[in-house]
Amino acid sequence: PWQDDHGDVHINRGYRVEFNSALGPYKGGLRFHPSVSLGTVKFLGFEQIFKNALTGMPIGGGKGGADFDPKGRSEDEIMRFCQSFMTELYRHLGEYTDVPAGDIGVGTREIGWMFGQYKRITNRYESGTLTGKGLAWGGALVRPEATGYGAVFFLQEMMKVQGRSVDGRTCVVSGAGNVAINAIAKLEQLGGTVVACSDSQGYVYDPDGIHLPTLREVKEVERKTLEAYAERRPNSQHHVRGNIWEVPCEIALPCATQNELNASDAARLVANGCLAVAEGANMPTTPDGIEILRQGGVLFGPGKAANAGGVATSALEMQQNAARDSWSFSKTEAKLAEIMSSIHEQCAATAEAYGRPGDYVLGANIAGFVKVAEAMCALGLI
Ligand code: NDP
Ligand code: 2IT
Repeated sequence: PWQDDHGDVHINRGYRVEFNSALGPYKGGLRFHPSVSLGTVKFLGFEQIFKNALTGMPIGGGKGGADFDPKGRSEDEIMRFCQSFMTELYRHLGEYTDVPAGDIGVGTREIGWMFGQYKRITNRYESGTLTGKGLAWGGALVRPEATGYGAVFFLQEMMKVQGRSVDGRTCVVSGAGNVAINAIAKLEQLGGTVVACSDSQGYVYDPDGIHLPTLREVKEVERKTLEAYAERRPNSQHHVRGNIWEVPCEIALPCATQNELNASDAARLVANGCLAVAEGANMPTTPDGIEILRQGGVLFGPGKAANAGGVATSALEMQQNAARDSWSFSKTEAKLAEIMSSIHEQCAATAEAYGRPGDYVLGANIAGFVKVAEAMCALGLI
């Protein structure tokens, strides 16, 4: 329950699915979106188990969230919801038990309000209980960038096998949130040109390349729709409720939400000469979409491998918290790059060993599953 600014009471439903703790404490994000149901949290938690296993870090799999819709709510209203949610959730959490982080609708701001409530209730400054914290209160450098950067590092590894690189390529990135913005930043650093990105209201096409400072101002500071971006960049066009996958590109990164890239989108990407797709979001490509990309010879990095950089860097945040230490940006980014390269190597080697070279979906699923299954067997049956 939470009270809005007019004093009216609202009720939302919150969830935490603690799915598997064979490799470490339950670990995974919290999502605030009106579409959140138990089913959503279960599929995300199931993916998280194998993703976390691929990182090689000591983390189990879980996920949570609520059907609370932050859109149109004031900061005070969102803070009151975060506090109410944590008032129920805190008893299930702990650095050795279950460690949430952000996801759609939950960033550093919301983690702060939830961490504050956890601290208030428990009387413990237990930094390792939540990740994605602000730098001044136990957070780690690179965690905000990690998922988007990591997805691009994975993409780079896939392209390297074919003797290709990101430099000079035309890219499309869906979403305009934490993952998308940081993926765009890294693609641009590596010489790619990102010509389109999207949000829940439509997409923007900017032939000159997405201008990051404008995008950050509109989405992170003002929290407006991409229409405001188009108003400030005269050469760009805003397409209300348009389909971003109609924009021709060589590299496509779906970084918004599940099932956002279907079979006809995949067919369009293939027809337009797309070379590679790396999933920054969780399960953005539908199964028939994946099949069409495979038949079209497009490199495909599934989310549980390609977006694992976020949770891996959360585990690095937990390490720093446990040691009461903080690492430099360059040291942490180098560790992230190393982890993404190792995930790529595990997926590629497993796909090869199972007779399907280049099939990163099969490689990621089997490599992740085997680690978890072996740990479960080693820990004994009950
Ligand atoms: P944010 O809330 O920061 O951004 C989400 C973006 O996607 C926003 O631009 C939002 O539009 C758009 N979006 C959300 N839902 C929909 C929808 N139903 N249809 C169209 N657009 C939508 O979330 P993140 O960037 O953190 O998460 C994006 C994806 O990445 C999710 O799948 C998440 O699970 C996954 N992920 C996130 C990680 C992290 O560390 N944050 C780690 C690994 C995976 P609008 O701006 O209009 O709200
Ligand atoms: O889907 C994900 O991996 C996340 N939302 C990040 C989870 C985490 O614990 O950092």
